[in-house]
Amino acid sequence: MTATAVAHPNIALVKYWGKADARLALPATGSVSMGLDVFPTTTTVTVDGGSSDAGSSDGREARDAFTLNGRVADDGALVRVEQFLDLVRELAGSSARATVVSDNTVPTGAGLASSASGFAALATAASAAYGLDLSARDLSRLARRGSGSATRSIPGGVAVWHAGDDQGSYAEPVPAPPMAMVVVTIDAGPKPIGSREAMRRTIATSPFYPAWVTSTTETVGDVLDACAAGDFTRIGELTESNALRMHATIEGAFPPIRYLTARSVAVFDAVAGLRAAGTEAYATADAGPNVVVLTKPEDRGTVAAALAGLGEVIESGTGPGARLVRSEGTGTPAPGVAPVHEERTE
Ligand code: 2P0
Repeated sequence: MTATAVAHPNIALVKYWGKADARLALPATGSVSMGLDVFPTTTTVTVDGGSSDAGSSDGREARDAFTLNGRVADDGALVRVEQFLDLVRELAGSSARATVVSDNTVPTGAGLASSASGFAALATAASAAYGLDLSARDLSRLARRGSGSATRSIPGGVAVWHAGDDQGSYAEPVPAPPMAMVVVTIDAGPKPIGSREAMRRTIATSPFYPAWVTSTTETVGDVLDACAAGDFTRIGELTESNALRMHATIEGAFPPIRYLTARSVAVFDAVAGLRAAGTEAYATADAGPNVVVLTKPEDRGTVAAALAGLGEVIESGTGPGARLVRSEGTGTPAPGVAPVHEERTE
């Protein structure tokens, strides 16, 4: 039983920042994202053949195995994968251990949501390898338990992730006007504080957090309305505003957390300059210094050229959802290319 899946990162237009329930990975608010068509993660899950639940003969408990980008993953990463596979095993009624091999082209830890593509690919491959045949909705609910933002990488395209209870918190596609992004990588190194811990500190100490929850809930509705109306300008304005509100809320934590650097702010300024000169572009940034610029597909080359001096620029169109690319011996989807659900491209 082996299955391989590919998933892409997504960039939130309306951000997820804070959990209502950490165990179930339920967000405090909804969020909206655009899936990228760059930086794919490819993950193969092979379920061990023999029964391994009783542990190995030397008495040690059996473990899963996790190789990331050609190297045995560190224990922290392995434990997170094992905890996720435990959820899959529970759904599948299996106790068999698995071998996970993942190749991730996202700059890990740089605030470009490597966990989104990572857990979306893992959820898709692991559920197939364990013989589950989940709907797109249930797959996004499962991916959510690995990492919140992974919920939105299951549908790809423009997607909304609903806040709600365990059943109601999933992501689904949203019809939207054509959009592109330019990723401006300023620093591909690991960020000073991970988003999980930073979210907790923000909730516990930022006096702005309640206002963040109220305003973001409104903004989700406003962006969905703008998507339905095909109003790119409104989507862009709301995207940049929501990103700055998130960073202001995070900076309000104690001790403060500041992800944006002077070089990040320079990109926001350059984007404002592009707008003043007549090119529609809007900046956003996640839990790191890198800036992602939302633009129209026909303007992406202009925007990339204008920002090239400020960091490494990579253009992206609207990407597809997570999909199985190979599945053998699982009994469920046919071997070969078996889309989990309709693929969305721009
Ligand atoms: C987002 N981020 O909406 C926001 C904006 C970062 C800034 O989702 O704890 O790695 O695994 O649910 O998904 C990053 O958080 O956090 C994130 P967990 P995740 O894309």
